[in-house]
Amino acid sequence: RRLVLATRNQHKVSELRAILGDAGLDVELVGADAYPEIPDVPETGTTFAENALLKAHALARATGLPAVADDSGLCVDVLNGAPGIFSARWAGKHGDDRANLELLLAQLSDIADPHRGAHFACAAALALPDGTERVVEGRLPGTLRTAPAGDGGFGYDPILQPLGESRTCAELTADEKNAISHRGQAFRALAPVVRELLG
Ligand code: ITT
Ligand code: NA
Repeated sequence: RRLVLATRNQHKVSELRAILGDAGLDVELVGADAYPEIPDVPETGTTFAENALLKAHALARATGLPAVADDSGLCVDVLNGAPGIFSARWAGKHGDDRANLELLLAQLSDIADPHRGAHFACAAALALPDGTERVVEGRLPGTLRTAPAGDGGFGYDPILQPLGESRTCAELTADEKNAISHRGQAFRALAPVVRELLG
């Protein structure tokens, strides 16, 4: 049995392979890169869950295979949840992680916020070719550093320090991050649903 990972973000692909592999799913995980002819669906939803479902349905419909998708981002308390669903293109160009992180740090340096609270959020969606859908969410609360630290992970990992941690997400090992992350929580919750619906 095959399951399509409906993402073109290679950092997500490697985290999802580890998380779903550890969850003991007996399926062949196929990246969306195996289907270059399928266009990206516009992320027109207003929530992580809506966008994850849009991406999963698009791949399931186009491939005729079950598909899972991830929509995720960083939500900053003092910015009322921004960048949120706009995390991947906060500085304008989609997927420019460094520019996004630098713009956010510059914006926060102008705001008095002693708490610097924020969380990563992830919606994990499953869609079947017949339209069946499920979505679950996970989140990782923490505080924001004033300067990046660490080389691991991707995106905003160098500035998010999980609650109870002295390191940023980019200073954790991949396994340590997956054990606590928004993505780990969401896809560990989705795994039994995948197992049940794929039979
Ligand atoms: P797909 O839509 O193809 O899956 P994408 O990178 O466009 O890939 P999103 O729209 O969900 O995915 O945007 C996710 C952004 O949120 C990502 O670019 C990072 O900036 C941020 N992000 C998500 N998860 C993260 C994590 O675990 N660590 C750090 N930043 C993360
Ligand atoms: Na998105």
